[in-house]
Amino acid sequence: EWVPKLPFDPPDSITVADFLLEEHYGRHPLGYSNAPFICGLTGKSYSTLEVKERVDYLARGLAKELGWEPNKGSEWDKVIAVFSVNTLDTIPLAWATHRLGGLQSPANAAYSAAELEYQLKNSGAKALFTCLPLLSTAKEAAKNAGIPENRIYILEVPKFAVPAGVTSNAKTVDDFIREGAQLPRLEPLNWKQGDGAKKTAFLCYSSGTSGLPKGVMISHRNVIANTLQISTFEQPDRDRKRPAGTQSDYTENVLGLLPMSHIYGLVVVAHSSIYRGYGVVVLPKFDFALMLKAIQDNKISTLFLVPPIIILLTKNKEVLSKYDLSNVTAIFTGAAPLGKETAADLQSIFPNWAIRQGYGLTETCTVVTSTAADDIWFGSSGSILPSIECKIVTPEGEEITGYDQPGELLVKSPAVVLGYLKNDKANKETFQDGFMRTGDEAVIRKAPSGVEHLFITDRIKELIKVKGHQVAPAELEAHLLTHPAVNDCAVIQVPDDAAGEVPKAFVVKAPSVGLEENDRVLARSIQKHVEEHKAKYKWITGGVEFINEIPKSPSVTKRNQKMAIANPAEHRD
Ligand code: 4UW
Repeated sequence: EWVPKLPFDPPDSITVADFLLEEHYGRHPLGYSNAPFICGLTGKSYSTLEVKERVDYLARGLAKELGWEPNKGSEWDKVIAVFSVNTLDTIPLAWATHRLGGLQSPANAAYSAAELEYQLKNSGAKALFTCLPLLSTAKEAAKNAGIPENRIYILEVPKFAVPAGVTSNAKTVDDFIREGAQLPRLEPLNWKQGDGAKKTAFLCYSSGTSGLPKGVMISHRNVIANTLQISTFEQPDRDRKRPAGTQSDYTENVLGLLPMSHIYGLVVVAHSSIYRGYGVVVLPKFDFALMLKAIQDNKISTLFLVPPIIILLTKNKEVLSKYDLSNVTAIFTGAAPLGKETAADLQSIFPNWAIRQGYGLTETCTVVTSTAADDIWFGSSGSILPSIECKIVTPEGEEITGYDQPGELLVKSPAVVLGYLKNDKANKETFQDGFMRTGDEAVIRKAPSGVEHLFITDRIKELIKVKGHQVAPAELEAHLLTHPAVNDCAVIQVPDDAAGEVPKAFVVKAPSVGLEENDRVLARSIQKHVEEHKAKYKWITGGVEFINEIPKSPSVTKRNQKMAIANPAEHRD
């Protein structure tokens, strides 16, 4: 068995910012000559040297504004929340925060004010960066979370992406950079060996195997480790693409459409691409035509996508022919399963594209397995990345060693996160003996090439994935219970052609609901209750069904118990 090693151990005494910006940490030298971030709408970009300078000045400006010093206090005293669409400065802002010894907590840009408020309070955020299109939601959330209005700052998006009439006097990243350029240098961080493995760099939110969204403590070393794991895994492909007969290497532009608030966009798309010296073409939000134009205009070669966008590609052939997509050589998909049929449909339109799937979680600081460019097998999530160990176990915890036998996947890796913030119970359930319990059911199969592939066969945990976004049933159930007509409820996923899966609610009516009340009207009122308070991707578009009781029995897993409601014949364990 070939277990590839990393070129060097992920360093544990430096920040993510240093790892990406300082030449001697192994970042690809070509990356210093091109632009790490390019605006997909305007073409505006900053070179690596400019980004370095901006990060430095931004850190100085923020230090003065917030009264923070790099070596004073812990990262938990310096939490900066970000509630924004993707911008050129989103990642540089994280790096500036790291320089200050702080951490970034990115929130989903689709959040309602109440959802953002939860994250602001839970993370202990001291300041909030947002963008003009989201300013009013950000203000409401900050107010309710006790963050003063003068601690709300602006990340710039292209002017035409801002709704008419929205303006603000709040300081922008550029204001801080201008001020910071006049300020003295900051004292460097005095980290000791090991500090980078203990300190949180990003606090992303995930509900894990059950319950409400939780803050996932992602260390500097976690991000560095996965970045190295990905670049090591990709090296053979890079060697293959190296222009024949030259010593020179090549670089490429990749699609930076997926939200940088989610682990896929943050680590796989942004950090790992930049480490390899690629340019990330940043798009603030999804628009099919704008995406295709950005791919064409920036000669993008690698697309990072999620299954619903791939479905759109396969269903809109006539639109595709209007754009020159001939630079594309590969697409990656992940965050939810991609059906074999969809992969085959896409391949028939683009016979030369390598259709590659990756699998991972927020809690594994992203990629666990990925299909190699020359070992593609539709339906497979690929082979294991270097320095990762996977185990498949029975519900009793016994290891399954044979091929094709399903069990729960456990993962051990230097990128497995530090744990959930302030949640011992979830930590005990999820992180055991150095392994992370994924809550995913998987099997190992052997490819004709002899390489072992991982197939995700089911999700055991209580989690719904709508277009790749996490929807926690427990969160929706708690919210539904605040509707006066709901006495009890259970939320499960149902399949959906466009989104992959969507939530559906089973509801037991409250005794106060009169017999004369119309079920359709009541169902709509319950759906509206969600629509008024939750991000759109959480809406109960799978419908509301009324039942007499939610069966409860301690002997079955919560998920199976719920699935039994939907399909009594199939689930009787
Ligand atoms: N097939 C089936 C998949 C797959 C999947 C994820 O929101 P999180 O915490 O994290 C993510 C991570 C996405 C991702 C990781 C690595 C990678 O290479 C890539 O694309 C190239 C994307 O979404 O949700 C984690 C949960 O999402 C499901 C699975 O249930 C997992 O526990 N999931 N990838 N390829 N299911």
